[in-house]
Parts: sequence; structure tokens; C-alpha cells
Amino acid sequence: MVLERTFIAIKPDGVQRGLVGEIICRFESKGFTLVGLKLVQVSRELAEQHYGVHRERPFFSGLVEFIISAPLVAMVWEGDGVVASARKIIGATNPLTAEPGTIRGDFGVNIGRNLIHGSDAIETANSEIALWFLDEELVSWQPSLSGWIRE
Ligand code: IDP
Ligand code: MG
Repeated sequence: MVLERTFIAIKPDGVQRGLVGEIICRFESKGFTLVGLKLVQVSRELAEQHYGVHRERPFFSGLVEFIISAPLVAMVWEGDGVVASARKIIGATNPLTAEPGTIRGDFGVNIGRNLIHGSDAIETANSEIALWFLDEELVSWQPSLSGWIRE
């Protein structure tokens, strides 16, 4: 397995609903390593850039307004296969169809309030990490438990 990094954001609804600890816990308990973390009041420019691929979609303007409406928690998580695994932990885009046991499946009921973002591929992860974090904001470290988490 190749050690990967992915960009995860707890959206404003997750922060407002007091789910930051619960959501971080899902990734920590799984065995992934937190290498970047900050609370951000996002600018319109950053939100539009982050969701640029959806610019032509009908929900785009509402999505940008939502993302800039209150602080979000931006994170980078590291681990074997973390990009695809994080998407599984997060669950399907629509919380109503997301499986129980996933973050969206356990805590959400509406596609416009689906609590969390996770990069959808390794290249996307790399560009999102570069968009949201400066190099010096990311910390490479070896958890002392790592020998009990991976061979
Ligand atoms: P993803 O977050 O699971 O990758 P995408 O299709 O990339 O889902 O959509 C990005 C975000 O846009 C979703 O997480 C959600 O917040 C929002 N979104 C997607 N589809 C809709 C919709 O039909 N109505 C409202 N918001 C939507
Ligand atoms: Mg997406």
C-alpha cells in the first residue's frame, strides 16, 4: 500500500451541530494520521475555486453561500489508501441513501447539509491540499502506535 494524503473538511453544518469531535474520532479510530488541521472562515473565492468543477450546476450558488456562511474545519489525513477509505467512511453524497455507519448516513438527512467533504481521487486530493494548506501547515510525524496499526 502507498501512504496517501487526503483533504477532509467538516462543513459549517457539522461545526454548528457540534460534530467536530465525533467526525475526527471516526478517522482517528480507523487508524489514520492527522497531519493538518485548522478552523477556517472561508472566502467566496476559495469556496468557488474548491467547488469549481460544479460551477455550472444548479446548486452551485447555494453551495458556495452555505460553505462561506460559518466556519468549517479543514484537515489533511494520511494513511494507506486513505483517499478511497475516507470516502467510504463519509458515505454517499445524499445522506438519506448513505449507509448507516457512515458519517452522512448516521448524522444527515439532506443533500445540501451533508456535513463533510472528502477528496474523490488522489490527484484531486493533491490539488485540494495545495489549495487549502501551506506546506508549513502540514506536519509529517510518526504516531508511536503505528506498529500496532500497520505491519
Ligand atoms: P461529494 O461531496 O459526495 O463528492 P459532489 O457530487 O462532488 O458530492 O457534490 C459536492 C457537494 O455539492 C455535495 O457534497 C453537496 O454538498 C452539494 N450537492 C451536490 N448535489 C447537490 C444537490 O442536488 N443539491 C444540493 N447540494 C448538492
Ligand atoms: Mg465531490
